[in-house]
Amino acid sequence: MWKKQILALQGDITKQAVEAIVNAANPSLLGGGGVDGAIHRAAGPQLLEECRRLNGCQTGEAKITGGYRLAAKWVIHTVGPVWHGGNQQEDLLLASCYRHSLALAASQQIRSIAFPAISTGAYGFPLERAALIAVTEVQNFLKQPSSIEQVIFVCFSSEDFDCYQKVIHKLIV
Ligand code: AR6
Repeated sequence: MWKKQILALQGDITKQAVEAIVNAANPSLLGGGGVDGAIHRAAGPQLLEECRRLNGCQTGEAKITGGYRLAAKWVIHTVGPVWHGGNQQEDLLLASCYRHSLALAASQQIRSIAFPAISTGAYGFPLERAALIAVTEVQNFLKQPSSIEQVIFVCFSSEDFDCYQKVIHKLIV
């Protein structure tokens, strides 16, 4: 029976009551603006302390920390590609962010995970193209057995939410 769930909602990822939230970080893992800044502010200074011990993260890969003051027990930090026009492996690297984040979550027996729209803010990745990659990778990952039962795409703006809804409808429903 298909009891796994993929959904989009509009909101703030730092407020999500899931086991893990994903951070769209930069290679230093030492914080920044956008969703990264919001997650560090909400989790508190211990998150930065733990991040300092991780020695950064390469584009397309992921590392895990505690969630500290967040409702989420875990934060999975992944580094999306900067958009350079589409010919610098941006699609592959973005897909790799989703795959590595999901694999890391599954390795911790995590059941619920929330993603922001990785790379689509400061890093400039076109939103619909990114959403198609995100939903495809999650859908493929959920076809195999793992602990993950629920994946939420948390969209900050109503435009982003509309785009994800359309993509989910096109690819899944
Ligand atoms: N909840 C959910 N989504 C959010 C939130 C939030 N609280 N805040 C912003 N977003 P960005 P990137 C959305 O720029 O493009 C940082 O400085 C935002 O509207 O946060 O991967 C890092 O340190 C957009 O849709 O991440 C890196 O240097 C999405 O999150 C760089 O930005 C991603 O936008 C990473 O750039």
